[in-house]
Amino acid sequence: MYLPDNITILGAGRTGLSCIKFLADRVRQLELVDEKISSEKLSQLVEQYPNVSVLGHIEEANLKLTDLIILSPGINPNREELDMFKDKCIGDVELFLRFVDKPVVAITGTNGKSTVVTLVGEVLRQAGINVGVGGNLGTPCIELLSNKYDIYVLELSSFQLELIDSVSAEVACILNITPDHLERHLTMENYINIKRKIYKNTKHFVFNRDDELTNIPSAAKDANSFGLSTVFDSYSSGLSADHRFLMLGTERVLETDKLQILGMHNWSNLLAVITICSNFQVPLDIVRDTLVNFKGLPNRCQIVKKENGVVWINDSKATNVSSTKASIKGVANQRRSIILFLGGLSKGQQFFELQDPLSKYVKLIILFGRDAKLIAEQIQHDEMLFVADLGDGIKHAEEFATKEDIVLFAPGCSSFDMFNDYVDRGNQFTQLVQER
Ligand code: UMA
Ligand code: ADP
Repeated sequence: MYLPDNITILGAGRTGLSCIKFLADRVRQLELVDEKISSEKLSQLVEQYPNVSVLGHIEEANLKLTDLIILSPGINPNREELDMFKDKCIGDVELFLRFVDKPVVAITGTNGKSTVVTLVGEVLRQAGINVGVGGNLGTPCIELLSNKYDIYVLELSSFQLELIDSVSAEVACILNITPDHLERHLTMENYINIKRKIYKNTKHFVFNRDDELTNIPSAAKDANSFGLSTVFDSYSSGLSADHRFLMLGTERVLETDKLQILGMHNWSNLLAVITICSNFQVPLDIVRDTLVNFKGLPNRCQIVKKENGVVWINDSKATNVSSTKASIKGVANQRRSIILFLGGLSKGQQFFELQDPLSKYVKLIILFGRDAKLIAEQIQHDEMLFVADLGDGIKHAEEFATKEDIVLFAPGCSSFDMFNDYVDRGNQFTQLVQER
């Protein structure tokens, strides 16, 4: 595969480092720019890659002369400094696609990506396929190229899809689209268009019947769907009429009450897995066993404590309004029994969209983080409490909770105001709850 002589990589996080490692012996001149790099990390990189120029400011980079600029997903391609060089900018996924010579299953969506990608990977692995799983999930896709896999299953974020022309996937799936990351993508229309790029030149489409924004292009031929309704097409998935079974066409795959993960949003995720895997003719008993044994990923609707009849749930990965909504509905029982933690960086979202589930299921809202006041202005509730930190909130939740209540940590915001990321936030919540 042809690579130009001069390449500049922006960002020295997981993505940037995977690119440097991959390109170090393949390219004559490499520059790596990171605007927040510590002096320690800088000297470590200089030692490790003596032929790479490691820089701390984008202005120091030779953007005029470089042939290709590889942007990390966290760097906004619409930055002023990049205006004149748009044609040279690609992302790590584009680089991966230029090198990969095996089928790619590409999955995006506002919520559920990590759950679905992990499970598709696991089902294919159980079916004896040598599968590489990565992307936004954590392992940068470039890193996957160091092993020879037969199939690649990739989670693609809107930040990654923004820089791609076409994935040309074997199977491409959009799980759902609701507002998120609008601070970067600015309009919903733009966000939708970016997500829908995943369908370009794909062989098999998988879409969500319950979300028309995921609908396939009208010219698409080979398309199957998933959704929380009955279905008769043999490669699409749905529910049995009595909601007791997840079905592939008219075949029962598994009983819903055997599942170990909470919420109907997860039924939807599992149905997506069933449809995606039907493209690879995986025997249904392998699909069934994998799904029934799945206990969920950390920080997603995870029960962290049951004490005095109160259940404490960590859903720190609920980083937007729609995931918080799904989370409330997923764990709710018939009365207002949820004590909900909400707060962080609100990303320009509309919190009044939570009003209906808040009124129906939530007895107390505990607000924390930078945008707590902004969120409170958009919702109405008779019991709202502002707290300075998680410890304070947990103390109040404990005092307020009575038997059969649920304390739900599903903040609906990103975490970077107070934590390193959602994992750090979830870990801190879990530790504080378990210590009490
Ligand atoms: N940086 C700059 N200038 C900037 C922004 C960042 O120099 O303007 C530097 C930072 O100092 C840092 C590096 O760039 O050293 C970080 O780059 P990055 O933010 O792209 O992060 P990576 O470590 O490369 O991780 C990225 C994804 N991060 C983002 O999309 C923000 C990870 O998704 C992904 O797992 C990883 O690539 C591997 O593919 C995380 C995420 O939050 C989990 N994703 C968003 C989400 O899921 O909602 C989209
Ligand atoms: P992603 O990788 O897209 O962020 P995850 O599988 O990590 O998706 O789930 C993130 C959060 O979104 C979960 O904590 C859960 O609250 C919520 N969620 C998961 N699946 C769905 C879905 N299908 N619809 C709405 N919300 C969901």
